[in-house]
Amino acid sequence: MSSKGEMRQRFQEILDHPREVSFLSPEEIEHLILEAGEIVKGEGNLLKVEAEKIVFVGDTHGDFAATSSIISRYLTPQNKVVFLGDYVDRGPNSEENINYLLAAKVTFPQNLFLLQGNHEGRSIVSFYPADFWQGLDQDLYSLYSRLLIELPLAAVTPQGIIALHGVPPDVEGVEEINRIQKGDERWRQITWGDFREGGGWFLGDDMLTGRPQFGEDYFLAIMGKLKKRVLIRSHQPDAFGPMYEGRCLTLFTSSAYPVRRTIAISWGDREVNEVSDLEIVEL
Ligand SMILES: [Mn+2]
Repeated sequence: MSSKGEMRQRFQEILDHPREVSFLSPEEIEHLILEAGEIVKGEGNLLKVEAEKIVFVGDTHGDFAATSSIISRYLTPQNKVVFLGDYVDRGPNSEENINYLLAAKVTFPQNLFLLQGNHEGRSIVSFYPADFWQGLDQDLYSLYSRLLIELPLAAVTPQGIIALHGVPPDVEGVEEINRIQKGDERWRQITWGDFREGGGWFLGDDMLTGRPQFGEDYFLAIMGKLKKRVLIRSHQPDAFGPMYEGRCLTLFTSSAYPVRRTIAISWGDREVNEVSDLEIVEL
C-alpha cells in the first residue's frame, strides 16, 4: 500500500488535472474516502467560515464539469468555497464529481467545505433516483455512506449568512445545530425541507415528494433566532431566485436541471443584509 505522502501528491495532481480522477484505483478511492472522513469528523455539524471571498455553490448532482471549473477558478489558499450538498445521483458523472470534491477537500481542508444534502444521507433514508448509490458494490457503498453521513449540516459567516441544503432547523441559536442528531426530525428538515411562497409555519409534507414544507412566517422567525440575515440554500429547483423580502436565495449549479445555474459570492467584510449584497455569477 502506498504511503500517505504519495497519496496526498496523487490527490493534488488530480486537482490540477481533473480528468485523472476517472483513473483512480479502488485502493486510491478507499484512501481518499478514509482520509476525507478523518477531516470531516473533526468539523461537527456547524462550520464557521471567514474569508475575504466566500463562494457558495448549489447542488452539483454529478455535474463534474461544473464542479471542476468552479474549483479551478475559485479554490485558492485565500478563498473559501462552500458546496451546499447533493453531489451524486441525477447527473452523468457522480463518481468523478464526489471523488474530485474529496481530493479537493483533503488538499485544501481549510478552504473547501462540503455540506450535507439529502443525497448524502443514504445510510439513513432510502430515496429515488439514486443511480450513484445503486451502481456501487457493497464495499464502496459502505465506505461512501459512512463518510457522507458525517458531513456538516450548516455554515455561518460573520457577514450575516447561514448556508445549508434545505430549511433551517427550529433551534434557539446557531450553536444548537451542533447538537442535532443525524436522522432526527431537525436533520430531515435541513436536508429535505422546501419553502413555499406566502405565509405560514410548517405546511405539512408534500403529498407527492414527502418533503416537509415551510412558509415565510417560519423563515422570518427562525432567522431571528439564528441572528442571521440571509439564507443561502439549494435543493429546490422550483424556488429559484430571492424569496421572503430578498433574504432567502436558492442556488442551482448542476446542469441536471433545466434552470438558470448560478453561484453566489460574499465579499470581504461587507455585511449581507439581503441577497442583493451578494455577487451572483451565472455559469
Ligand atoms: Mn436535495
